[in-house]
Amino acid sequence: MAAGHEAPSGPLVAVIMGSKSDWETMRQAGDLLRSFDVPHECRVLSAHRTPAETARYIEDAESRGFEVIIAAAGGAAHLAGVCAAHTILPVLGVPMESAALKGLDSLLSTVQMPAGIPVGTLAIGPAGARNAAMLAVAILANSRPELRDKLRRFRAEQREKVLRETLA
Ligand code: RP5
Repeated sequence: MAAGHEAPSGPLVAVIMGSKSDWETMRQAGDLLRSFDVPHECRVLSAHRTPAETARYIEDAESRGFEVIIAAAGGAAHLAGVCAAHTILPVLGVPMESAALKGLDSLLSTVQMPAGIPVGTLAIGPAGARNAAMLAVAILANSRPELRDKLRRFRAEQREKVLRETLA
């Protein structure tokens, strides 16, 4: 760990999602964070169904030691934006693929934030879930050399895997 970054006592990344129905996709963010040994917490919290609890959780996030928030929602996907309104921590939004509009609704609801309250919006669905976790790792790696090394190894292994591909 770098100076000032002793072994973390609590989670650094909060992974929240609007519904348990998002978990099948968002568990991929959790799996990726785990593979980098990044302590994280996954919870269901909804901008619409549990607005007060969502606000309270996010308002406490900084004092609890979180450094990045990942917020996933589908349809009228306001969760990431609401989180961003309640914290200065970086908020990464993951639009869930929806039944009606295949996630285009989720994407537009998440990405179109007013200037001054940013949400870093990722791709719809599993790629977005994984990349939100990758981006969280990259943010944390800015001040954690060991994590930066792991990220470099991940990229090298990914590159090697692609170059080893053969086509029948
Ligand atoms: C959003 O509505 C959730 O994030 C989910 O993607 C979508 C549907 O939720 P459920 O009706 O499956 O609980 O709030």
